[in-house]
Amino acid sequence: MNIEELIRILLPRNADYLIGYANLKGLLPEKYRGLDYAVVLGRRLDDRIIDAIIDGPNIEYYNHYTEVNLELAKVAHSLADAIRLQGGNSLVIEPTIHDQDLDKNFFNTLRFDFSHKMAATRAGLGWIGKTALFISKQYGPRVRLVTVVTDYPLPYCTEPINESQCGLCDLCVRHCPAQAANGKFWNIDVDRNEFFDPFACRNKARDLSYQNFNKEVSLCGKCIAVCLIGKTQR
Ligand code: B12
Repeated sequence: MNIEELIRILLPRNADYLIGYANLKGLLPEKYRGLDYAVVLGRRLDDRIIDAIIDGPNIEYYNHYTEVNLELAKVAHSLADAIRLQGGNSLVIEPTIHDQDLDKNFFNTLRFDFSHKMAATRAGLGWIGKTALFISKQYGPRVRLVTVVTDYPLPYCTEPINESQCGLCDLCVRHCPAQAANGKFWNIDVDRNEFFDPFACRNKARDLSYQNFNKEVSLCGKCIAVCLIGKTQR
C-alpha cells in the first residue's frame, strides 16, 4: 500500500483535511537530521465556532482546539507507526506544545525548533498571511496543522509557495486586538519578527482567555475569524 492510500484510510471521515508533502532538506536543526521529508496534515476547523470568536475566544473554541489537537496527534502517530512498519524512520511534530515541556530559550523568543507553517508552505498548501498565520488555498487560516517527518521517500513533493498571496487585504492587521502586525508582506526571506510581534499577541491572548473563560492559555484567533479566505458565506 502506498503512503497516499494509507493516509486516506487513517483520516477521520467526519472532517475535512488538507494533505501535503514537503522536502525540508537543509531547513531543519541538527536534531532532525536525515528526516528530510514531511507529510503535513491540515484539519479544517469548525466554521461556526471560528465565526463566533470574532467576539473573542470562548470555552467552545478552547474545547474544539483541545479535541482537534487530540485528533491530529492520533492520526499523525498512526501514520508515523505505519511508515515505520514500511521500514522508514519517522517522528511526529505534535500539534501543540505545553509550557512545562519548554525551555527558557522558547519563552525568550517564542520560537519552537519546528514550524508546521514552514512545512505547509514547502508542501505548497498555502502561504503566510500578514498576522503570521498559515493561509491555506482551500480553507484559509481555518486549519490546524500537524507534521510527520521521515526519511521515507514520499510520493511527490509539491512546488513550494515562497511569498504572500494576500494582496491589498489587511483585515487581520486592522482587527488584531494586540495590534501585533505592521502589514508588511511575508516571503521566505522575511523573518516573522519583521512583521509580527509574537509577544504582543501572546500577552493579549492570555488576557482574553483568562477574562473570557478563566484559563491560563494563549487563545485568541480573531485573525482567523476575519480572514475572507476559506470563510463560508452565509
Ligand atoms: C510559538 C507559537 C505561538 C506563539 C508565537 C506565534 C508565531 N506566529 O510565531 C504565540 C503564543 C503568540 C502563538 C499564538 C497563536 N497561535 Co501558535 N503556535 C506556536 C508554535 C508552537 C510554534 C511557532 C513558532 O515556533 N514560530 C516561530 C516562527 C519563526 O515560525 P512560524 O511563525 O511557525 O513560521 C514562520 C517561518 O517558518 C517562516 N516560513 C514559512 N515558510 C517558510 C519557508 C522557508 C524556506 C523559510 C526559510 C521560512 C518560512 O514564516 C513563518 C512566519 O514568519 C506553533 C506550532 C508549531 N510547532 O509550529 C503554533 C501555531 C503556529 N499556532 C497556531 C495558532 C492557531 C495560534 C493562535 C491562533 C492561537 C489560537 N489557537 O487561538 C495564535 C495566532 C498567532 C498568529 N497570528 O500567528 C497554529 C497556526 C495555524 C495557522 N493556520 O496558521 C500553529 C501552527 C499550531 C497548529 N498545530 O496548527 N503561537
